[in-house]
Parts: sequence; C-alpha cells; structure tokens
Amino acid sequence: MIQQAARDFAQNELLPGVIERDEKMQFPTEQVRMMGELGFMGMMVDPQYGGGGMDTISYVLAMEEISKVEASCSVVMSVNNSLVCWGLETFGTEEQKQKYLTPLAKGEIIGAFCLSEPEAGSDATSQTTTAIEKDDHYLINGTKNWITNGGTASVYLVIAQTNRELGHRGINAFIVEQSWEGVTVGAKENKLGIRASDTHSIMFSDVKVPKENRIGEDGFGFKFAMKTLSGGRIGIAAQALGIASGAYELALAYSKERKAFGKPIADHQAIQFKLADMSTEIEAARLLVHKSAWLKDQHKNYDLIGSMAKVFASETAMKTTVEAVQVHGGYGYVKEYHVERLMRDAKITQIYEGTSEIQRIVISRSILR
Ligand code: COS
Repeated sequence: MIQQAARDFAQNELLPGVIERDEKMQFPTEQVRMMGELGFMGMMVDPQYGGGGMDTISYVLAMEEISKVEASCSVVMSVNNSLVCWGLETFGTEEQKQKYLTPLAKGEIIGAFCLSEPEAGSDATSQTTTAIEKDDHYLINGTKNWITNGGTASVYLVIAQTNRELGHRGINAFIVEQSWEGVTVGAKENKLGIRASDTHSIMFSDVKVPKENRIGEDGFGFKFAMKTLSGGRIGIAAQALGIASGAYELALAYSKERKAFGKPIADHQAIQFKLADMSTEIEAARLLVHKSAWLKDQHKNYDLIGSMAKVFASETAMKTTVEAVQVHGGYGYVKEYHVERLMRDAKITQIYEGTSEIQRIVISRSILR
C-alpha cells in the first residue's frame, strides 16, 4: 500500500511539472508540502512525535518510487527522514524532540544536515567551523558547503569543532535555527542534476546557540554524524535504485515502440542485452537496499551492507541511465524523454552522503578488521 501510494503520488503530482522545475531550478514547494501531508517526511518517526511509525523497508519502497520520477524531491525526503529526524529521534533530548522533531516529522518545517565544508567533505574530521563554549551557550563560526535544503530548512543540524586538541572527540553537533542572528544563506548552487533541490552554502557568524541545543554528550558530534550518515546511505541507495529503475522502465517501454530495420528495437539483440544487464543490476541493487533496510529494522549492524548498497546502487544508477539514454538514441538526448535528467541526477548519488570511494573505505575496513 505504501509503495502504491508513493507511486500514485509520483505519477500524478510529480511527473507533470518535473521537467520545468529541473530547467528553472525551482524548488518543489507544493509537492514537498503534499509529501508532509502524506506522511513521507517523517515516515519512521514514532507517532507520538508526529511520525508515521513505519519501518525502514517501507521508507526505501517509497524512496524508490518517488526517485523514479523526481530525485530532486526524494533528496528532500531523504535528508529530512534519514539524517534530521532519525538523528533527533535517536540522540535528541525529550525537549528537542517536542520542539523540533515533531514539526519536522509532520513536514510542517524542513531540516538540513550541515557537515560538509569547503575543505572538509570526505575528510569529515577536519572541521574548521568552531563552536566555542561561553557560559550558557556556544558561539558558532564557520562556513558549510553543499547543504541540501539549505535555503528552505528552518532547522539545521550543525557539526562543529569545540576542542581541536581532542580531534574528532572534540566535535559537537547542534540544532541551529535558520532565523537566528548570524546565520546567512549563501547563493543557490547551479547544479548538473537534482536541479530543483535547494543547495546552498551556509555561513555562521557568532551564532549564539543555547547549550540545550547540543545533541548528546560533549564531544559526541563526530559519532553522531557517522551514525546518522550510516542510515542516510540506505536512503540515498534507495534513491539511486529509483533513478536506475525509473530509467530502465522508460527504456523498456521505448524499446517496444521504436522501430528500426523493420521491427521494434527490443527485437534486436543489442538492445535486449542492454535491458538484460540493466534489469539484473537493478535487481541486485534492490536486494542490497532491502537487506540494509531490514538489518536496520532488526537493530543489527547495517554499516557494511548500507555502504555496499550505496556504492552498488549509485554505480548501477549511473550505468543504467547512460544506457537508457543510448536506447533512446537522439530522443534520449532531449529533455521531453526524461532519461537525460535521470542521467544527470544519477551522478550525485556517487558523490553525496559519502562518495563511492568513501564507501569502499568503509567496506574494506570492515572486511579486513
Ligand atoms: N558509526 C559510529 N562511529 C563511527 C562510524 C560509524 N559508522 N564510523 C567511524 N566512527 C568512529 C570511529 O569508531 C572513531 O571513533 P574512536 O576513535 O572513538 O574509535 C571515529 O569515528 C573516527 O573514525 P576513523 O578513525 O575511522 O576516522 P577517519 O578520519 O579515518 O574517517 C571515514 C572515517 C572516512 C569513514 C569518515 O570520515 C567518513 O565517513 N567520511 C565521509 C563523510 C561523508 O559522508 N561526507 C559527506 C557529507 S554528507 S553530504
């Protein structure tokens, strides 16, 4: 039922304007509001905090369907669910959950996760943003880059260095409101893909953050980021899977319609083999995504399989979308046929929430441990 609801929403509400939003870099404001109403913005959050109380399997099913049509929309959903809501529900205080998690889970407001910096993406321990303790508050200074939902979010989870001598054990995570003095939203990035999503740099200048807005114990910030990103990778793997399966479904349908040399191109072995490879890799990616979601639901360790799912699904998305454009020939290169957008959208899944190279580090460390 959840899969069907997400599929209907994507086909009826996302498909009609998706090309225009991509071209104009127009944030899907109305569509994100509807996702909140449908319960897609806080799917796994306990109903007592305004969430859907669903499992991770339900979440990845919905992510796949929405990503088949508009990855710019599913990234908003992924960041809000996997990073912001999960992070707050798992590690936040009761007051933080009442004040911030509840409106976030209902989709009344949107959240963002501020870890990356101009000089620290993969090397996440090298944080230059500082959070200096003063009496009853911290003062935050620094710049965060590539922040998804940067302009639309009301609430940021910000990772910053409090005590440099302690290295990653001196890093903290904070809840910061966009409206607070000293927070500046930089220009919107003009991106290759997921163009309708809202990516900004965020500057913090002497931003006064009350101590009760720190997440977890002093020095917990890096572990907070790592644990949260581990689950985030399942969401992005599901997004990549959706981009791949969306492109494959379009290529399959087109191959039955388009004729060349007197017959549908699906009757030519060159196209048949492409479809065979695409569907096989998508099925393998889906099994990894579902296994990682299932492990999370069983409260088992999902770091390894989540990274495997992310690297495999994102590389499948890239390969599949390139082939889907090829199957479409010249039509694949123009916007009306959707596959060129899916190809551009696929690329980011190999980069954000841990590049493919970072996933390979996590995987190899785990198997060699
Ligand atoms: N869960 C909990 N703790 C974790 C963890 C995880 N998944 N991964 C690492 N940690 C902990 C380690 O246990 C270690 O703590 P202790 O010193 O107390 O044992 C600490 O974090 C530092 O880990 P490590 O020494 O492995 O750090 P490295 O600098 O070698 O970096 C990687 C590890 C590369 C895996 C990490 O920096 C990373 O994931 N980088 C990518 C970040 C990212 O996704 N950026 C994209 C931004 S979001 S769009």
